[in-house]
Amino acid sequence: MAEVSVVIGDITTLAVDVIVNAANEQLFAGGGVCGAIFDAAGYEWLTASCQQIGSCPTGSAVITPAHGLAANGVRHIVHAVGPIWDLDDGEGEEVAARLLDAQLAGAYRSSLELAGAAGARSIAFPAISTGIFGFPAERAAEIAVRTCVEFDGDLDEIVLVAFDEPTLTVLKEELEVKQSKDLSS
Ligand code: AR6
Repeated sequence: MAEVSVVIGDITTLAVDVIVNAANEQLFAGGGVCGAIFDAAGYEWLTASCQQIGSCPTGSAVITPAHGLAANGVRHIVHAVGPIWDLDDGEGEEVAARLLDAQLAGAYRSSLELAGAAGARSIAFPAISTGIFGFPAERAAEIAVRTCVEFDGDLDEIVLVAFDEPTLTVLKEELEVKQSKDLSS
């Protein structure tokens, strides 16, 4: 099982084998962490790799070379598409929310599997879907932590990267809760 940790900072500065991008289905360069990753990797190179793949469904991920991020020791970028939190109030909302939960877990799991299959030992994730896509931070943190802690593939290190203090706090809390639950079971 990989060791899961939580840090605060800019994911594009980390020296890990795989950096995860919070992508969109079209794999276009966007804002948020996606914009930062395209800038750091080289907009034209990464756009060319993404357009060669074409698209990626929500809840899944694809893998490209790291291009300019190779200067930090990064080998691959995984582009994970999390769900957009666009629920209407009312009947059926909880059922719809659980579908979005499953898609977010799928985005994390696909990323971990792709990284493992590419021979990576370490991977860093941003808080997928919690920015422009509007997924509630605490709910997303629980899913991120659970999916990473329960992953039993061949990786040594999984880093969950917060870009602000509130996200750091919820990720740390969820990791503590999950680890203490696992110890007592
Ligand atoms: N390092 C680490 N985390 C970051 C960084 C950074 N440099 N910059 C932002 N974050 P978002 P989403 C955090 O909006 O919600 C794009 O246009 C940010 O504070 O980047 O999945 C894509 O192309 C937040 O906690 O991703 C898609 O169209 C987290 O990263 C769409 O936005 C995710 O926020 C994806 O939206």
